[in-house]
This record gives sequence, C-alpha cells and structure tokens, in this order.
Amino acid sequence: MTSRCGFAAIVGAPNAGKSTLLNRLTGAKLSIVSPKAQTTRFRVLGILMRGAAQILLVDTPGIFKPRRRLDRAMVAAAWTGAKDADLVLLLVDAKAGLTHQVSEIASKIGHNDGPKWLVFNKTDLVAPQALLPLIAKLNELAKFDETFMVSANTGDGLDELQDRLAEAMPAGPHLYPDDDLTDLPDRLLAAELVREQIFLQTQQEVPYAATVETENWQERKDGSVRVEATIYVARASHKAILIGEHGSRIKEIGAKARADLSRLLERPVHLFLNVKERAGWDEEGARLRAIGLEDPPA
Ligand SMILES: Nc1nc2c(ncn2[C@@H]2O[C@H](COP(=O)(O)OP(=O)(O)O)[C@@H](O)[C@H]2O)c(=O)[nH]1
Ligand SMILES: [Mg+2]
Repeated sequence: MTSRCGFAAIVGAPNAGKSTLLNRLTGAKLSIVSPKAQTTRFRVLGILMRGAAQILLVDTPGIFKPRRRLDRAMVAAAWTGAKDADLVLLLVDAKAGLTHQVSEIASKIGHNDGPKWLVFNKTDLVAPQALLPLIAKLNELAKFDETFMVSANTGDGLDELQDRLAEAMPAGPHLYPDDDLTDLPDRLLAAELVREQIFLQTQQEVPYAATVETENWQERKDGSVRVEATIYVARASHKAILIGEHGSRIKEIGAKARADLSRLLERPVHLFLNVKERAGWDEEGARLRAIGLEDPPA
C-alpha cells in the first residue's frame, strides 16, 4: 500500500462538536470539550492511523466575532489551521442548522482553493431528510467535494469518514511516529485538562476569564509524575469562585483533572493547583504565547 500523509483541518462555528470529533477519531482526550462555546483556544493536532495512511487532524478554535486580544488570536489560529491543510472539513451542527455564523464561514471557505468536505455532526438529534435543504444552500456558498453525516457522540458515520480521509491524503512519508497521538507537549495537555474542568465546573464569565499554565513537571523514580499548575484569573471574585467554600471547588477541579491526566499519560499523577489573580491576562502577549497562541497584531 502507498504511504500517505496529510493535514485535514476541522473548522466550524463554536460548539459544532469539532473537539469531540477529534477525540472520538483518535480515541483519546486530546482536545477539551464542554457544552460552552469557545472551549478550544488553539490548534490541536490528532494523529490518526488508517492502514498505510497517517491522517493529521487539526482541531481549531471555533470561528466567531473576536472582541478581546485572546479572541482574535483564537480566530486567527482557526483560519491558519484551514489555510495550511490539504483538506478542510466544515463541521456543521445539524441541529443548529444554517446559522449566520455557518454561512459566513462557508462563504469564506468557498474562496479557498483545495478540497473541502461538508460534515454534518450531531445527526443523532435530527432526521436526515431535514438536512437536504441545508446541503443545497451550503453548496451555493462553497463547492463541497463530499458530504458526510456523522455523530461524534454515537460514532455513527465515522468509519466511512475515516476511510475516505485515508484515501484522500496525499502520497508521502509519515510526518509523525505512527504511535504518537498528538504533537502537543504533556505540559500543555495537563494545563488543558485543568481548563476543561474549569469550563465544566464554573459558570458565566469565569471559564472565559481563566487560563492555566503548567509551572513545574517532575518525573519521579516510582514512575509517577508531579505536576504543578497555576490558574490565572482576571478578578478576585473569580478566584473566590474557583477556590470555593473551604477549597471545595478547586479540590474537585484538581481531582477530576488528575484522573483524566493519569488516564492520558497511563501513569499515576500528583497534581497541585494554585490560583492567582492577574487582571488583563487575556490582553498579555506572554500569557497568550504560554498557551500556544501567537500574539496577533492588534
Ligand atoms: N448530541 C450530540 N452532541 C454532541 C455531538 N458532538 C458533540 N456534541 C456536544 O456538543 C458540545 C460541544 O462540543 P465540542 O466538541 O466542545 O464543540 P467545539 O466547540 O466545536 O469543539 C458538547 O456538549 C458535546 O458533548 C454529537 O454528535 N451529538
Ligand atoms: Mg473545541
């Protein structure tokens, strides 16, 4: 069989299920997921093997109207992901349908050369006939080469999608070791799993006002790893919420993130979390770079 390798970027509106799809296809929790929009902040690479093909799946932040410097960096990362790819997958929430956001993204993709596929996700929530008019409208905005219907939650349609992805990858040598799952460093994965728990366990503006950085990483002789991470928040009130009564919230965030990290690294993890107030971190270039985002021009 011919060796194949290429990049397929998953783009779409916030909450379409891009990160869920990446995790489901790679079988690992590489990209964090929550019911809240804008959970993903930077490009996440998932390495997927299918026969002799290495599919480099790129999960991107959702595309939306940016306000903060952080937001601009996220949207820029999403478009860069699409531009650098061999193939672009527009993931559309089948339940939400053709929103204004989706049409804007589709028409922008329409101006790109190169293959584009339309992928409806969350088809567990709708009847397939309901999608026919959407397919027609979306194809007026961009000429899609193929259309798929999947559910990242149930796994429906994913086998076919993976087979087609493998065939569509350009011939060439594999760019990553075949048994790697991602190119993200463990320190960043650790920080992301903490951030996922913040998204899941706090409400309103708190998750959007928090960032997490791994400060210390120590491999221990017994095979375990000791990780220290700092959560930066924009306000004192956020700090109080994150810590919770008698430290109950931060304890719960730490416990869940520790369990996830231990599963991902396949070894015991000791996780220590600090919470620091740092007003305006989302406008600071150094903080954005620390979480893997390039600082966009203002
Ligand atoms: N019912 C259903 N929900 C899904 C599916 N895929 C993702 N979701 C949910 O949609 C929400 C957003 O998912 P996420 O992967 O973070 O979306 P992203 O912002 O595009 O990365 C989460 O609550 C997911 O559990 C699906 O196939 N079916
Ligand atoms: Mg995401």
